[in-house]
Amino acid sequence: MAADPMVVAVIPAYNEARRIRALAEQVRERLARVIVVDDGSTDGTAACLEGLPITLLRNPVNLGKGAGLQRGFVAALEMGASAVVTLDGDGQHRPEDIPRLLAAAEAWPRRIIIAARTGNRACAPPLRRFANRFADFWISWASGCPMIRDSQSGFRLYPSELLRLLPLRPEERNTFVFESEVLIIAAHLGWYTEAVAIDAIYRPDNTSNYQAWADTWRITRRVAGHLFRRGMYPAGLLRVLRVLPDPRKKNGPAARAPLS
Ligand SMILES: Nc1nc2c(ncn2[C@@H]2O[C@H](COP(=O)(O)OP(=O)(O)O)[C@@H](O)[C@H]2O)c(=O)[nH]1
Ligand SMILES: [Mg+2]
Repeated sequence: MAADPMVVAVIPAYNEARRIRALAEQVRERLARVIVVDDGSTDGTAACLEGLPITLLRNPVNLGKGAGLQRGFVAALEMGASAVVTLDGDGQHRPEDIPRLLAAAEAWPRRIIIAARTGNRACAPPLRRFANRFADFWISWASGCPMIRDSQSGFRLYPSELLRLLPLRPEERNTFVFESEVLIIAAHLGWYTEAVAIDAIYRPDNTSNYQAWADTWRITRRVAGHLFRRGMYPAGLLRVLRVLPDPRKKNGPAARAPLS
């Protein structure tokens, strides 16, 4: 897939003037089509991208990361994308890792590929590490999938065939919940995840729009809704605990996670 010109990058950006231009340029060196969704930024993010051969979409008001991603997906599908690679706009993901996601997608074509921050996890703030672990377990249970690694990573590859099945709602406010929920919805459609290990970049000047308590609570509530609707989905829990077999064995080659 490395040479596929129809793999489109979608980069959500909210007040990322400091790093967005360099990031968009580096992604553009690796993927022919790059979409940046500027979500009502007030710091001149859009102006920083002037003159670059990319597609810039702008929301007049801030609708949240999930809404921005969905707007990017709709645009990518309209371009005829074969797959979409998402990266955070703050430069926490290394564009140099994109080929590894493409290679994993070639090996596991019917999967969402997650670039999982495993290498230097210890650099993440402790509260975030705890919240992420909790989210991994909770989302894996609701997905009925053995432990999803780094369910909160925004560096992913989504096959377009899957995106076309999703009820995309780019005009609706949607925060970080989207990236959790999409894993659950996809799993119930038979699209599971695989992970490749990456190092995320943590800089002392990195700020986060993720509100550890509020956003974790929003995600927990939404995931709980999925679990309640399935009667707490005991089969899902048993799969996470590996009492029941890995459902990925049925829908593709070996379910061995290509974490390396
Ligand atoms: N479109 C959009 N993107 C956002 C919003 N908030 C954050 N982002 C983007 O989502 C990515 C991750 O956000 P960040 O605040 O760094 O969260 P963290 O890395 O999980 O702590 C970055 O690319 C942000 O620019 C938002 O309200 N709208
Ligand atoms: Mg960040």
